[in-house]
Amino acid sequence: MSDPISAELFARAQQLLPGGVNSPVRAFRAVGGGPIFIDSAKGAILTGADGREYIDYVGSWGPMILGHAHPEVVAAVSSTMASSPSFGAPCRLEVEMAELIVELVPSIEMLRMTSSGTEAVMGALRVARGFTGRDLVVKFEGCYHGGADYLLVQAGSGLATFGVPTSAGVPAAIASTTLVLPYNDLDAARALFETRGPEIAALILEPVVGNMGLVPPDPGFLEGLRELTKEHGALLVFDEVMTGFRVALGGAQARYGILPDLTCLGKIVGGGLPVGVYGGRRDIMEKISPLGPVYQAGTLSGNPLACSAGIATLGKLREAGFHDNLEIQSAKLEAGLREASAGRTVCIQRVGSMVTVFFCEGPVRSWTDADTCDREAFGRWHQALIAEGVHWPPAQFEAAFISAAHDDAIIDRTIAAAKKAFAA
Ligand code: KE4
Repeated sequence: MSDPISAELFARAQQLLPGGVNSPVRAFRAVGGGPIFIDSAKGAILTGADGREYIDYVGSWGPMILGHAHPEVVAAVSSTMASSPSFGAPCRLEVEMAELIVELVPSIEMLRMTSSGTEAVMGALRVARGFTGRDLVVKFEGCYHGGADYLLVQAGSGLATFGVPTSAGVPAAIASTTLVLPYNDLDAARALFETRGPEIAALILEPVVGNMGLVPPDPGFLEGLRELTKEHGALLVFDEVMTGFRVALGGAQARYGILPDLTCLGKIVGGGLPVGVYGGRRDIMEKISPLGPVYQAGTLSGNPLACSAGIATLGKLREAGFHDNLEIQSAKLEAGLREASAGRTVCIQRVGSMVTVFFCEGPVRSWTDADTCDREAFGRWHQALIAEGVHWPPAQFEAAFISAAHDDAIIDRTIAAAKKAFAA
């Protein structure tokens, strides 16, 4: 349950914001009790409006891989702010940012920055359609790719959480340009391409899914999609908004050794400031205005403030051992959660520093599996964790994020809290 100050703030917020929030999942509607309003954060710790501290596993839904308010990110942003956050003109920092991303992400030869993951996905799929001259896009049930109309179809994240997999307000004509497949089902993908292949501009997926909870690709799934799209002249788009720079320095494409034609990035790439990126093959990206006929623009795209946060963050990720150490800490948490949940019907799935505790038998390979979860049991567990001072993502169909600030003491405290919550 939330504290009196959060409750008072939430009452005011609900007068002015739909559900009292600026993004649905934050409202705690899926887990009960009101949201905790946060005043500040440092490292792995959030400080609530009433001064109470919580161990954080939301991490702003992914960006805070260094931990909150990392001093080098704060210093870079403070310094840049003093010389104006945005010029609306080319600047040195966006060149340095582009060079860094091209160096780190194996498939990206050229890129365009945006101000959100949603915009990055929209840009990627618009250029895929412009490049191929085809209209249809294929996505997977339970994957979430932001708020573009044609992608809010059988989507994950908050749509799955609130049981509205296809959003109202999306015209049927728009939704009909999106074909939906079951995740990890290569046979279904092959059958679809056999019948509709010549119409398909792109297939987009989360190469490791975070938005139906953490669902890894089956061995051979990504390789099969790479061959299938190539065979039919469709583009393979990896939505790495969540996995980029997280499941490996070069993202899922580096971890699994698959080169997509286009990649979407967000979250970590902005270090907590609003940044999205789409990029990939040069021959595709050169179709984008002002070079080519595919239009896409943004007032604050590549602004120096956001670039300074991104550059500072990526710079820390490049330091020797960063991801190795994150893997060690994440594995400790997973092992502790497994022990703490003994006797409970849960399925714990993890890739790198993304983990989900599913309240079902498991394994969870697709939305059909995820949909068997006991939402109420997850809600009770979540509320018990909050009572123990652990701020876990307030939805069954989300991933929790571990940061470099989650040291042994933090992990041990989390496991002790989880043990009590599983027993509650
Ligand atoms: P944004 O437009 O929210 O920056 O990015 C959209 C997006 C695109 N692709 C993937 C794989 C994503 O996970 C997201 C956004 N993720 C959600 C968390 N499941 C953001 C949190 C929220 O919606 O409040």
